[in-house]
Amino acid sequence: MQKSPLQIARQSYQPKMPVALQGAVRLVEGEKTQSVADQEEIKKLFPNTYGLPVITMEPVAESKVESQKSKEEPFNVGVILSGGQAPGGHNVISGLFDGLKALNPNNKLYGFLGGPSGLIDGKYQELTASIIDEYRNTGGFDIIGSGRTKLEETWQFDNGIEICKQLGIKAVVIIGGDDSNTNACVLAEYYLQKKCGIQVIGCPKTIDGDLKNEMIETSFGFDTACKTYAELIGNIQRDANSAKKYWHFIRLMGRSASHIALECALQSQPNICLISEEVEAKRMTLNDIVEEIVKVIVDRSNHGMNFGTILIPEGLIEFIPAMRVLIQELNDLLANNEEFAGLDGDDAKREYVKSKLTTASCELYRSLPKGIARQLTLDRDPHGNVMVSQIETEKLLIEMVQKRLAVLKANGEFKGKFSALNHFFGYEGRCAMPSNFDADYCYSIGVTATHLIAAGKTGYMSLVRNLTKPSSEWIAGGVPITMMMNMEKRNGKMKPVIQKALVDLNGAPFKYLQDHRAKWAAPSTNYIYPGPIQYYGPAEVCDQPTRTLLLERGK
Ligand code: FBP
Repeated sequence: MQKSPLQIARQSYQPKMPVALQGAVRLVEGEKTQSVADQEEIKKLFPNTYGLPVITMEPVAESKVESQKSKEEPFNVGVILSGGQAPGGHNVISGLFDGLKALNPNNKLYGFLGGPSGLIDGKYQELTASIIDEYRNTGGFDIIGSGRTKLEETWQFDNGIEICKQLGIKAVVIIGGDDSNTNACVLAEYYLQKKCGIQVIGCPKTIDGDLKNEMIETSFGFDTACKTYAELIGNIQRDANSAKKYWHFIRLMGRSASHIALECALQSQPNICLISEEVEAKRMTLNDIVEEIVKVIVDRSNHGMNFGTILIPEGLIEFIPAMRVLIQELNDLLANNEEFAGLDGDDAKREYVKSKLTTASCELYRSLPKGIARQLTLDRDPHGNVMVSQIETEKLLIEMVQKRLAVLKANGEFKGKFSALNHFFGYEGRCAMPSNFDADYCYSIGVTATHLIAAGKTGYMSLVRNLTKPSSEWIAGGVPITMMMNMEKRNGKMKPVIQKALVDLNGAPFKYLQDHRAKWAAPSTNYIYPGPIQYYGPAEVCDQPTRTLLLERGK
């Protein structure tokens, strides 16, 4: 396979690791934990994995390393990539591989193919050194593929036991987001109840950045994805500032949470950045949002600036309170609804939906452009969520802003020009070559997972923290997944799930936006042009974590 010079150079990049992971480790157990909420229910559902202690890894003196190695019996591990791609997945797997081989060269790593379904259907491949070497420090999940099959039925878990027994697998590592790690925990609990001796370890993945909490400082992939989008936004801003004729409406992936939009705004300083969580807190309507945008457009136009940039988080629509009610009703209505699925054509589906909604939601549904209304009723993902990446909110906003400006123009209140272009950045960043931060972080997550497995742990997420410090000072360990759980309604039923982290309106990253956005919106130019991710050069250019992480840690 042909490679670019950068691909070739990155293949030999050796990820930087915390000192604690550079040799043999000792696991130190902290205090017992409890779930973030709904303690009684979670405890009842997870009798074996609830309340486990947080684990920290400490280095063992050199003299004890050899004796520890020789005690390790060989064992096999299976790994699954679950959900959307995120830069660094291959490095988690290479860290896992190197960690296993360092413990015992006879250890084997199997990759389950195509996501969780690989475990259920027994589709796997042994990952050898030559395969791993091809994928070191590369983006993508193509080493074994990913998928969104939900591991939740006992027959699936039992199939998993059979396959693991055939392959002599002692532990399964699930690399996924909040839903996949929730499933990892359910699986760990089930395997303990069955006493089948198979451990389950999770790893925190998602570009969305919403799998974070007191212990997990950031999910991997967020860093690279945001830097990739921020580069593109910066380039667009430079173009806008050169041509001076377009307003760019840029929707950014991130599903529900607005972390990606916020981080990109902190890196590039656009004229407007909408934050879904704020829209919800202020109980804003679609019209309120449009008015806010129009005000900035008119103001800049009055100073001859008929151009600008607006960042729109992917999940915005779900956070407009009336829309949220509508989407919830649609989620409940459409979950496993064969009658709806069997209807022929968009019109029949539209009529069916209208006949089932409450009056207020029905009115809102009818008021939306037909295309957007249809997008709201498209297939749900396997977790029952509306697929927000398919809802073209940026086009909806352009349409509404255009209408409003036409009214103002007719009244003589807008004298400028409005020409808008729409963009959606998501897939462009999910498989980018991992930044040094993600390459290092992910590799350490993989190595940490091997130590948790070797120590017989299950129901844990591999943990690497202290991330704003140089990588040598990062702290590795494990956090019980039950600690992050609460009860939420999914597919119409209450379920134990990992609590999603939305943008904290009292947090430092949002406060920074709040304090600076008037200046960024004003008829002046404050854009920042971040440029492409750099892999070689000074640490302040190449190894910086996200602005979100720095601000959250008081930097
Ligand atoms: P994960 O949460 O599985 O990591 O996926 C994140 C994401 O990229 C979201 O930002 C986006 O809404 C969604 O996946 C898109 O899903 P798909 O890959 O199925 O189009």
